[in-house]
Amino acid sequence: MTDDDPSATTLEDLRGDLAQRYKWTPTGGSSVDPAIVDADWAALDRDGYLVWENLLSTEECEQIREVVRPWLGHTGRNSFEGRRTQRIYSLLSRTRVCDRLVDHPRVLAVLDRLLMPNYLLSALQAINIQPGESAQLLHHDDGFYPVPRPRAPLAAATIWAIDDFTADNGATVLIPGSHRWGKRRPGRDDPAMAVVMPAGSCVFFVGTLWHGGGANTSSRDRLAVTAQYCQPWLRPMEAYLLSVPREIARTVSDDIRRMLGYSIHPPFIGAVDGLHPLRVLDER
Ligand SMILES: O=C(O)CCC(=O)C(=O)O
Repeated sequence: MTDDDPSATTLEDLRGDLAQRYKWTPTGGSSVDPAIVDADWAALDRDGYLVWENLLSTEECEQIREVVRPWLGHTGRNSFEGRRTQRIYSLLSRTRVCDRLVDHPRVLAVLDRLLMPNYLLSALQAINIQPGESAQLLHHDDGFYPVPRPRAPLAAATIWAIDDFTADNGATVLIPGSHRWGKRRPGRDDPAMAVVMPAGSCVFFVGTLWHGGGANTSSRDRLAVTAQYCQPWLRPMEAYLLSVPREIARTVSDDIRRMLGYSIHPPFIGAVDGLHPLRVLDER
């Protein structure tokens, strides 16, 4: 469909962006050298995950630890959240110290290839696995969407090590290559691998990869921050348009604002009263 011929004959004709005032712009991922993204993409395609070491400085990790620690109170409500695991949900509504993790260019560059434009933030939480916690049920994050496998991932996750991830303190466990599995579930003989990485590192994996929090048999806590993302036409796990106040939404980066839901999956998904949701932020 062209501007000269506005009549739509199929839904495909409506793929274009209707927004007049708020046009889509490239994400911060476009600043990453395409050769670097190619290498990341190849590893992700092969293994279902990739690790970036030391993306955050010691000071940044310490700052996150200091901000998050006072909120670490109750433990999980079931074995999936973890009876000896503390979770802080909706970090974006509480602090700005994790923004850099959410919109890190290396993350966005891979998401730009994996998901459709205007992909959404689905969750951002701190996960503190305490000594004595047992291994979490292995799962794949987009398993909450009832769409049968095998299929392309509908989502992706990052887990940022704020403390060192060691073999015994609850480092995330994953099964390399399991993103390609169909209906099968993990068994005892599958080669599960603990993601051992220094504080400041990040593991990125696709929503079809089987993984879980590891058992913490050490005497130390394991603090992580996880940001999860989903296709722009899916319902995110957290309802950020409700939990993040508009004053905060106005101050975060363009990429984060877009991922909170101030964006449209053309032509209509995400609209507010038929218009672009950014109009709501312009109203004072
Ligand atoms: O904390 C971790 O390492 C993984 C947690 C996880 O996969 C989850 O809670 O969905």
